[in-house]
Amino acid sequence: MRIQRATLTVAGFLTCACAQLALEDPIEMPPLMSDPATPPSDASLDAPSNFPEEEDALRERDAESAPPDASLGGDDSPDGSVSSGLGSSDGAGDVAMGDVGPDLDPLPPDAAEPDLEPDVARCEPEVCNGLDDDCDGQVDEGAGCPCDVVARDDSAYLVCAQPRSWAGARMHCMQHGYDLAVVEDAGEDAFLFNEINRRGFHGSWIGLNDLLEERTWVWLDGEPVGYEHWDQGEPNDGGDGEDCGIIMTTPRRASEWDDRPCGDERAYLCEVP
Ligand SMILES: [Ca+2]
Ligand SMILES: [Ca+2]
Ligand SMILES: [Ca+2]
Ligand SMILES: [Ca+2]
Repeated sequence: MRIQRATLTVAGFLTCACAQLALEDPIEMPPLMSDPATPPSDASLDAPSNFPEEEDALRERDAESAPPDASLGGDDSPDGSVSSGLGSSDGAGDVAMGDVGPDLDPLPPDAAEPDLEPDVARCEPEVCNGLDDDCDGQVDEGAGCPCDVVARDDSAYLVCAQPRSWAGARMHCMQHGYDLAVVEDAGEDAFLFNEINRRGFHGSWIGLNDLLEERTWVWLDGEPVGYEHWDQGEPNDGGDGEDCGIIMTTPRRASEWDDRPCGDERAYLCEVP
C-alpha cells in the first residue's frame, strides 16, 4: 500500500506539475496573440458572440465598480489577461463603432443630389437687384434699372443722375440691391470719376461719411477708410457742417474728394456691396 500510495503521490505530483505547465503556456501567449501581424485567434473573435450575457454582465460590472477614467487608466492593458481584455475593451469598442458607422455612411449620397437642381433653377430673367439673375456673367444688364448700369472687374455700379440727399441716395441704391459706392483704390476712383464726368454730372455722392463721429471718416456704416483722395484742405466740415463725401468734377479739383452737407441733393454712385 505504501508503494501504491507513493506511486499515486508521485503521479499526482507529476500531473499537477504538468497541469501547471499546461496552464502557464496559454497565459504567456496573449502578448503574442495581441500582435497585429498575427491573424486574430478564434477565441478573441468568438468569445463576444458566444457569451453575450457574460460580456454584458462584465460591462455592467465595470461601469458600476469603476469610473470611466479608471478603466482607461491602463489597469487592464499591462497584464494582458484574456478575460479582462474581452470584457472591457472589446465590448466598449463594439459599442463605439456601432454608433459612428451608420450615421456617417448615408450623408454623402443624400447631400450631393439636392444641390444640383436648385443651381439650374436659380437662373431666371434679369431684374434690377445687384445680382446676375440669368447667369451670363453680367449683373443687371437690360434689367430696367432706374440708372445706368456699368461694370468694372467683378463689381457692378449704378450711375444715377436724379439728385437726392446722401441718405435718400443711399436708400435708393439699397432698394435695388446696391449701396453707395465704396472706393477702395485709385483705379476704381478714376473709373467712377470718368463715369460721372463724361455724363456732365456735378460732384456726386459716394459712401463716404463721418455722420457717427465727427472727423472719423468711414465707408457706409463703419468700414475704415484706407485709400484716400481728399482735395487739399478737405475734409473741412465747412459752413454748418459737412459729413458726407463726394467725388468732384469741378475743374482744377476734378476727381478729388470733398465733404459736403448731407442734405444737398446730388447725383450719386451705387455699387453692389
Ligand atoms: Ca439682376
Ligand atoms: Ca446677367
Ligand atoms: Ca468699391
Ligand atoms: Ca468740405
